[in-house]
Amino acid sequence: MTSIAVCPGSFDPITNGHLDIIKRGARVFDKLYVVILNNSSKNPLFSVEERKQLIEEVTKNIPNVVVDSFQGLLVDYASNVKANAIIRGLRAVSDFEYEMQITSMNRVLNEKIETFFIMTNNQYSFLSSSIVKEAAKYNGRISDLVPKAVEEALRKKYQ
Ligand code: COD
Repeated sequence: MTSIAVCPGSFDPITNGHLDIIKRGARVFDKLYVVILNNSSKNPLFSVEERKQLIEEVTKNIPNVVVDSFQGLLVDYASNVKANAIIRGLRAVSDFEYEMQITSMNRVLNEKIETFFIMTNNQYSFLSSSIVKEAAKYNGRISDLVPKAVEEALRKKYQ
């Protein structure tokens, strides 16, 4: 049986922390869908199409990764692509409460889909899209935090 997982997020924009989770997830599952979904509590800087292009660019060497976007519930997307696993990254204790809430809700919505957590790589434990955007906005150095293509896209946005 082929193992299929979904790695969902806002990815606004994708960072090295996200990329690390994607690479590690892609080693465990036969196929990994990286999907951009709407987080209603966030106001994105990049359009869905821009975010998709950036993820495609930085994951192009990972053959079992498919990049996609979806309007609606994550569990519905997972069912559509026949995935029975969701992968999320965990950074600090502060992530835990939110992750527990959405994981529990997703299980209420579809009990057949299991969520798996991958612990952040220590070097990225502080890293988030928001912190990178803040640094880029004021011309801070972000080259160790995001892939080159993302750095260029951020510079363009804030120039
Ligand atoms: N190290 C490790 N993991 C990281 C790092 C890092 N440095 N940075 C981010 N991550 C992880 C996050 O913990 C998360 O697991 C993933 O990467 C994506 O992060 P974000 O911030 O880009 O994405 P989120 O958390 O905004 O995504 C939330 C969703 C869009 C997935 C959620 O809102 C959703 O499912 N929306 C669709 C509607 C739905 O089904 N809602 C839930 C039930 S009502």
